[in-house]
Amino acid sequence: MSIAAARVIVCSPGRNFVTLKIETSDGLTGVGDATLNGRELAVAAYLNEHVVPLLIGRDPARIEDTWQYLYKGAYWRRGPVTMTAIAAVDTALWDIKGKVAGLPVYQLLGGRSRSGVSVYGHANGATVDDLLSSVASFVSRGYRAVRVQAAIPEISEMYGVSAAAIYEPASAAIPAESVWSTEHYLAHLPGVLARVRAEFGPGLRLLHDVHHRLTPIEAARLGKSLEPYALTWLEDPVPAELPDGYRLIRQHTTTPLAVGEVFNSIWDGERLIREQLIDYIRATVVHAGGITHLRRIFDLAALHHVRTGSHGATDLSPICMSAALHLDLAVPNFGLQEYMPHAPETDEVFPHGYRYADGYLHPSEEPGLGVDIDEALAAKYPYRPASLPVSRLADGTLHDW
Ligand code: EZ4
Ligand code: CO
Repeated sequence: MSIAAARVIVCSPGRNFVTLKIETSDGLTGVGDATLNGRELAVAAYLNEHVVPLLIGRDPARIEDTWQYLYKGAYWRRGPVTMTAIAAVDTALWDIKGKVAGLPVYQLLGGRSRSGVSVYGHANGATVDDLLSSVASFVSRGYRAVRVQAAIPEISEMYGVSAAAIYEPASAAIPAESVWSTEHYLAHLPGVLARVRAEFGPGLRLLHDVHHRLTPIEAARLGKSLEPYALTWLEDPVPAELPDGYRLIRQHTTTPLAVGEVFNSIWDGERLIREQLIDYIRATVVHAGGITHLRRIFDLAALHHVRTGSHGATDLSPICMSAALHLDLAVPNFGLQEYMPHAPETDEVFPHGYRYADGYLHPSEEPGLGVDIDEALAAKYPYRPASLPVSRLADGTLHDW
């Protein structure tokens, strides 16, 4: 059997997605997510111009060799565009291998290590009362873990807080801009968490995403001030290019730390993991080199008491979510999976067999990943440019988003 064709499909059912579909000489197909929010066409071009021509005629069974061929063979290593493209190929080949074997992918990864994949949902609100009702609605639907993001009265627009039913940060072709104030954020947030914890008691797992907006000493202060509310994790407190920042935070607080949604390879988190500077690694199948490479990252993490907490926002397609669930079910050090429902039109374009029940997601039991793309329907949703927003301080200084 050999790879007969590979197609890059760009569509926008609710938001932009890039998908790779590989076809074998035996008529089997496999799909991989290649979506890089706000930079979609760069990955599509990388795949079309530099990867697809190399795939034709290759043996689809050779997943590891293909990974090494695309990674080492390019000479230029790592980076989000490259690693997202490699991830798409890798994911599609695992899908095909599952179909050849007649087994769901998690069986090929060692079989189930748990009965279901614990997920957390996103609660947010323009006021603390709205936030409390949002949390309550997750609890009533069986969630045992909730990420809480609250609007700050003095800040007009806040990341992670949206009135829309489907959260979507990417909007205009030219990035939208908002103004940030660390002072107001640090003053407001502990009171919000205090109310949520008081209302829902100790059993509910609470998380919060800082979105890279603090310095290490500010994050240390926040972590300390949130200790009474026992967060499951504080996410992306500072940008992670400099791992020493995390050492500084660690010296001051026992609030657990989660990092990795922008990581592309094991080398982005290697020191953070090896020196036990974080508690959860949030890298994903689509942005960190596929199932093959994410498994390698998770195995390194397992040696250092770091658990998994893969990113699962709406800009990762149902293909990525399907792949994540197979890995989540199999690895020994699974922690928690982020889960945000996609827009209904996204679900229609990507028919999938995973299902939510009582706080858990369950991957499909079909051979392979149990997800596909309806190409005819996808063609009805053409790409439209959309960028992630940027954030500035009051004086106009560009800040982290
Ligand atoms: O900002 O997915 O944890 N989730 C997040 C997301 C990210 C977007 C970026 O594309 O931080 O909302
Ligand atoms: Co995040």
